[in-house]
Amino acid sequence: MEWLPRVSGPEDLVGLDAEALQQLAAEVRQTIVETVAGNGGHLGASLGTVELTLALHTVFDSPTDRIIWDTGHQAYGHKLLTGRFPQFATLRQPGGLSGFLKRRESPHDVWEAGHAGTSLSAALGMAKARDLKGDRHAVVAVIGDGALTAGMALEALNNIGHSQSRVIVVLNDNGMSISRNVGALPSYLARLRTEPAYLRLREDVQWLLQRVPLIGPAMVRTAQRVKESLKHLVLPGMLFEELGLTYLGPIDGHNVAALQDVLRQATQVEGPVLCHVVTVKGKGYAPTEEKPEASHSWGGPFDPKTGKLFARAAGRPTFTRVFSDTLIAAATRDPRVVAITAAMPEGTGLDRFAERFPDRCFDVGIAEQHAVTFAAGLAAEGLRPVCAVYSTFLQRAYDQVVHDVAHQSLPVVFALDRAGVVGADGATHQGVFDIAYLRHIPGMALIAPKDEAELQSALLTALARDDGPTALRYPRGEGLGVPLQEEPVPLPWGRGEILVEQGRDCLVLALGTLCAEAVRAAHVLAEDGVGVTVVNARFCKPLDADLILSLARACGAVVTVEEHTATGGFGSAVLELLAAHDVAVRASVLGLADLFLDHGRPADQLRSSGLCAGGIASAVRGLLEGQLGALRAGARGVGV
Ligand SMILES: Cc1ncc(C[n+]2csc(CCOP(=O)(O)OP(=O)(O)O)c2C)c(N)n1
Repeated sequence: MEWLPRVSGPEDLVGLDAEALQQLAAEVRQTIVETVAGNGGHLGASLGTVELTLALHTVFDSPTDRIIWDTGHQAYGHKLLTGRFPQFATLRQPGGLSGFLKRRESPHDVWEAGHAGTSLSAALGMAKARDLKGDRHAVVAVIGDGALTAGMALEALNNIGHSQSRVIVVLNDNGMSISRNVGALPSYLARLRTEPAYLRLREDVQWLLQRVPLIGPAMVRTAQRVKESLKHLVLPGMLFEELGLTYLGPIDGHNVAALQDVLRQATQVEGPVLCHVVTVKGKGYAPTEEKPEASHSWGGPFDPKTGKLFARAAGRPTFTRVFSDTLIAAATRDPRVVAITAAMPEGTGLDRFAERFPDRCFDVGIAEQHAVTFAAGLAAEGLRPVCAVYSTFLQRAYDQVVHDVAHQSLPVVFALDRAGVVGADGATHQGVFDIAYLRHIPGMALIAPKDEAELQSALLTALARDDGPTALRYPRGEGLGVPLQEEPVPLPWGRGEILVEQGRDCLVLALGTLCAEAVRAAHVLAEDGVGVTVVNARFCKPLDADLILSLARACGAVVTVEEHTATGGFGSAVLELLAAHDVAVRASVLGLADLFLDHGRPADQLRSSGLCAGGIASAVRGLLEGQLGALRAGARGVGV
């Protein structure tokens, strides 16, 4: 490493010649590969933007000029060139650098994200603020072709073109979302980038346009008309031009000098500009270049020399895998079952469904809002759509769930993967708000299975419902290792399940996979003479009111447990139920605190929130304070 350790900010790039920049690019790539090999992360995207990052930081004066990275997963190079090389080894580690951008990490991170498609709206907002304040700096948004399929990116483009504000949009087009990018817009971009005839034609037309003589007013009008119609016919980028943005490109996104040229040109344009930059996802590292589909997150840990993943012991099946197998089996029996993903076929397990039922699986692009209303349309025609989406990403489609699905009582199934704490992806990706944003919607049912076998039943239960939507929430990663059902059966509707009955000192109501911790807590407490009843609530809505009310009355103390924010979640639902029935008991709601939880180890994060056997046991003890002495004495057989 010769150059990178010397770069403590973009100012250190000034005056570096082409050779030095090339060397620096190699060092940035090497650092990214070596770090992600150990820590995991978004490898392909950041490898693809190395030259673009160098060009941006040599042409613009960050942070005075604002560089906004859409999503922020492709910005490892930006981190390295803005003074974070010394901490880069801590990337995505607890307490270390975030895998996305963070305003508190650096003044160069002018915008935080994690969800795709926000950069253009943010850029226009910043540009308008600049104009109102009378400033002149540049505002640059770097957006991928995948993120450009997001509804809000298109809404912003529409607004940018209309506003004619000075915004520079850098379209980082690698033809990939996480998987191959899909849609009409990506096909259009692919034609711009790849059809040589198209490009040749552009050159010919430009040549011709320059030579149309402008003699006399009639001739001028005719010439203008000819120019316009020729432009309409063949000029690349006309879609963007028609929207009001000057189109520059396509440009080789791995040629720093060409990128610098085009970015400088962009700064000369008074209105909005779109620079179409063509990159290769995973560029400069053979394993990722060979497998761009897998390059998004390489899965680590791996050997940086070969890209080979280190062998891991064969794990238990993941929740995603069990969901996908159960869905395939259900779809085999019922031709009405169809599936929808918003650009996450692998992550949600729908890639396997698509292989089996290509005509019944729909990847709609990074378009969660559209995915939900599209599912509503399918359901309105009698199909049984399953919208498989990460808990965090369904946040974007809240109104569609309310207005298009629930309001019409349509039987759409929402399979919410990654519900709960997610680990290294951090604050923007935590799936900890879904109960709060779903449970108050009239007609919505919400099930959280305690393990992967119950997930099988939960999916069948949801698919069997025909009078409204049902959401299933299940966590990231491996199941608990319980035996799966050969012939899964649906759950009794709205019924919880008693898991432990050791006494009526306290009722522990647990939701989802934390049931296992609640059962462990019960055993710990029993040794202490505290006899609790543990219930697997299963349904967060409708709650099993009869069971909960009768046991709460009998116990006089209730602890609720959920892997979700404690505000507005399952515990809140239980408290509302108790209050509505005048059941006055001591109660404690165990959930996550009212804050954005950063990246970290899920087990640690749950433990520090009391969401573990020890935490549940102490919550029970806390409620029983005053009674404990008597209970312990009882356990030792001493009369009181
Ligand atoms: C709203 C939302 N849905 C899904 C995702 C998951 N996701 C992260 S990156 C990505 C692909 C982005 O593709 P693109 O913008 O082309 O960037 P590239 O990774 O190809 O550089 C997806 C689908 C997300 N971050 N946000």
